[in-house]
Amino acid sequence: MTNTQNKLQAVLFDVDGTLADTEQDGHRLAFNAAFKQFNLDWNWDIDLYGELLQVTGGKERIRYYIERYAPAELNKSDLPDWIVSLHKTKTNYFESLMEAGSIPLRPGVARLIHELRQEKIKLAIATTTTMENVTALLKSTLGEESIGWFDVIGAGDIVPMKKPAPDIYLWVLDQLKLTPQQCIAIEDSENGLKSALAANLPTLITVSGYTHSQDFNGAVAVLSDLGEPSQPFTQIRSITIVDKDWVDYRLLNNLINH
Ligand code: XBP
Ligand code: MG
Repeated sequence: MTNTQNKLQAVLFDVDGTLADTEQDGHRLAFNAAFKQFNLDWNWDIDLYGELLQVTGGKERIRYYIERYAPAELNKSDLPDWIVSLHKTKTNYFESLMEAGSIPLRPGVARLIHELRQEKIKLAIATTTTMENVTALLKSTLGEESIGWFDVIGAGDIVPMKKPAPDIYLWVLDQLKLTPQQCIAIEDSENGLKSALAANLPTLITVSGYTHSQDFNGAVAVLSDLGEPSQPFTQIRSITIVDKDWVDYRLLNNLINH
């Protein structure tokens, strides 16, 4: 490696779909449980939820659903507060699902996080979901102390505009005091990729249940998952030579210097 090349300093992880495939059997079920508790006859089935995922953020997604499918609710005088309260109930259900260990980490995630810690690479999170949900997922999968492994956690409403706006990635970069060229983002969705690219971050995609046929133009590589030595990833597209079957520190470092 020549001196002009960047050395990887930090990895910025998305959460939903990237650390774990949480949407279909996590968030969706939590939304439906909250609707039931609020005596709503709404049911977000698997297909409808796929459509609703184009809107990031649970509160924003509920608002979009009301506008499109339940416009009578728009007359509620306290609609914004009501959405906040419905969403809080949804978050409680999601936390319970995580505590019950319902959703595992995706292949290679735990291995890569452990390796990056050994290599003294900074870890960060840039997500649209709430801090409560991030904490619940990390606790149930990597243990309570894992929350402290992350130098920066950017979550939920900490920035005004959610993905695909770059705000959350810009906020995390600012906290890390690093340039985007010293980092890589790992994402699973087109909205996440747009957000990271708008913050100038090289971005690796690991496709997830709802996102595999989205447009990932601009990503440094598109893979099925992070892979394990015993469970290689499938390479969907890459702008550089990927000479490994699983993502490790060395491969991430090569990807930012393609
Ligand atoms: C995740 C989201 C979130 C979750 C729900 O997107 O869009 O809205 O579906 O989370 P990304 P909340 O992976 O790009 O961050 O209900 O807590 O908002
Ligand atoms: Mg995601």
